[in-house]
Amino acid sequence: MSENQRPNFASRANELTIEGRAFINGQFVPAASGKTFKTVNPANGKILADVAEGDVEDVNRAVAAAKAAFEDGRWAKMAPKERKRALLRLADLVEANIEELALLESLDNGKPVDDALAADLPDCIESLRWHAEAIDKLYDQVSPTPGDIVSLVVREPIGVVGAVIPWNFPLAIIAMKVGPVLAGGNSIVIKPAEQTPLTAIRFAELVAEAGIPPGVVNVVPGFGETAGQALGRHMDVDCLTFTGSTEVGRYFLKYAAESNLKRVILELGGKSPAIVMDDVTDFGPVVEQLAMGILFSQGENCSAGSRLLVQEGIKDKLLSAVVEHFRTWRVGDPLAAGTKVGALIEEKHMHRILDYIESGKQEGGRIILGGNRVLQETGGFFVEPTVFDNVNNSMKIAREEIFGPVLSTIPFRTVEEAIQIANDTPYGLAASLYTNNLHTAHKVSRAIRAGTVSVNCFSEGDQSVPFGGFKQSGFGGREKSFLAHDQYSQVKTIWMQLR
Ligand code: TAP
Repeated sequence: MSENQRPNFASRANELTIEGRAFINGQFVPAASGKTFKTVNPANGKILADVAEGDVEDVNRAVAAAKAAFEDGRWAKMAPKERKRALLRLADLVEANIEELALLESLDNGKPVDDALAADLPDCIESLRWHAEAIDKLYDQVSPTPGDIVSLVVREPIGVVGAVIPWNFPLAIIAMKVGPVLAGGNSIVIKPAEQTPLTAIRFAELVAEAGIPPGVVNVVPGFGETAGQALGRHMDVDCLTFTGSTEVGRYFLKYAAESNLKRVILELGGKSPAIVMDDVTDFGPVVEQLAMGILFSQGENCSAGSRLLVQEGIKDKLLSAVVEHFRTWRVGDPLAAGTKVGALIEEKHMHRILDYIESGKQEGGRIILGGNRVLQETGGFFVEPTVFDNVNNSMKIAREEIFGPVLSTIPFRTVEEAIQIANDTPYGLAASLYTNNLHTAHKVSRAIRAGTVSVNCFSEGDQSVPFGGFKQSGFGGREKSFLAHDQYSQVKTIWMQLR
C-alpha cells in the first residue's frame, strides 16, 4: 500500500464505535452480573473500552444456546453447500471490513496495524475460506465387507466446542478454530483473552450479518480463571480447543478429567531453534528471516525463533549482519507507517521480558544489541530488539519462553551437536534451518522433534499444512489442513446387515 493510499489510522481510531458486550444466541448482551472490565491500548496505556465480564452464568447461557443450535440442526443439518456459502460470506465480510478489524486488533494488542493488515487479517480470511471450500468436498468411507453387509465409516460433528484464545494473534487464531469447527457442523463458544476481546466481538457481529444462525457462534469475554475455567469444566462442552501457554494448557486436561472427559486440543508455547550452518554464504536472506522469526509481532509468537544456533566458524560475521539488520526494525507507534515493532501486550508482560533480559546478563550472556525499555514517554510498553551472545542452552533465557523480541545466540561445532541442542528443550513447536547442503537439510529436518521444520525460511506454512507441537508444545491434534477437521468430528461406524 503506497503512503498516499494508506488510511489515516490515527484519525480512524478516534471515529471507532467499539462494542464491548458479549454475543450470545445471536444477540449482544451485557454480562449477567452487569460487571465490566477495561481493555487498554498498550501503545499508550489508555482505556479503549468497557467490556462485559462474562462468568459462569454467561458461559452457561452461551453453552445452552450452542447446544440448542447444535441439537436442532439449524447449522449441522443445513445442506453442505449452504453452509459453505454462509462461511464464505463471513470471509467476504471480514475482507470488506479489513481496515477496521486490523485497526481494532492493533489498538487492542499493540501490534503494528500494517502487520495486522498484511498478516493477521489475510490469515483469518484464508482460514475461513479454505475450510468453507472443503465443506462440500469431503467424502466419508465405505469399508470392504461381504455383499450382504454395508458398512459406512462416517464423520459426524463433535457438538459444542469451547475455544479459549490468547492475545497474540486474536482474530487469526479465532478463525483458525472457527473455520474447521463450523465446516464440521459444530457450534462454538469463544472466550477471547482479557487483553484482546474487541475483534472477537466485532467478528461475532459479522457472523450474524453473514446469516450464520443464532447460537452457532457465541463470544463470552471475561477472565481465564472464571469464564475460561467454566468452559473447560462445562458438562455440555464436547471439545475444548485452547491456544496459549503450556502452564494454562495443563489446566484444561484437569478440567476435562474432573468433568465430562471432553476432548481437549492444546496449542502451546515454544522455544524454537533457528540453526545456521557454516555452508551458508549469503547472510542477507538469513538475517531477514531471523528477524521475522524473533521480531515479528514483537516476538510474542509461539513459534518465534528465539534460540539462534550458529556454527562456530561464522558466528561473529553472522552476528554483525544480524545486528545491522535488526537495527532497521523500527520500534514505534503501531499506527504509524514504517513501524515494524509495536507495543508489548501489557506492562506486566514488558517487565517479565525485562526480567528475562536481566537474568540473561546475570548468567553470563553478553548483550550485543538493545536490552532496554524504550519510548516510555508514550505511556506504552515497548522493548527494543535485543540480541544476546555467549548463551548456553542451560541458561534460563535459552530454556524458558520469553515471548518478546529477545534472541539468544548459542554456538555449536557439528551437525550432531546442533541437533542435540535444538532438541534439548521441553518444547517442540517449530524450528528453522539455514543451509546450502541438501543432505544436511534432510538429516536435520528429520532429526528435529518439532511440529514444523522450515528450511531456508522462517514460516509456519499456509492453510494446506498442519500446525501443532511435539512434546509440551501441543496435545491432541493439529490446527490447519484437513487434520483440523478430525479434531472437531467424531468417527461413527454404521454396520448394516442386508437380509
Ligand atoms: P495464557 O495465559 O495461557 O492465556 C490463554 C487463554 O487462557 C486466555 O484466554 C486466558 O484468559 C485463559 N486462561 C488463563 N488462565 C486460565 C485458567 N486458569 N483457566 C482457563 N483459562 C485460562 O496465554 P497468553 O498469555 O494469552 O498467550 C501467551 C502464551 O500463549 C505463550 O506462552 C505462547 O507461547 C502461547 N501461544 C501458543 C500458540 C500456539 S499455536 N502454540 C499460539 C499463541 C500463543 P485471560 O484472558 O484471563 O488471561
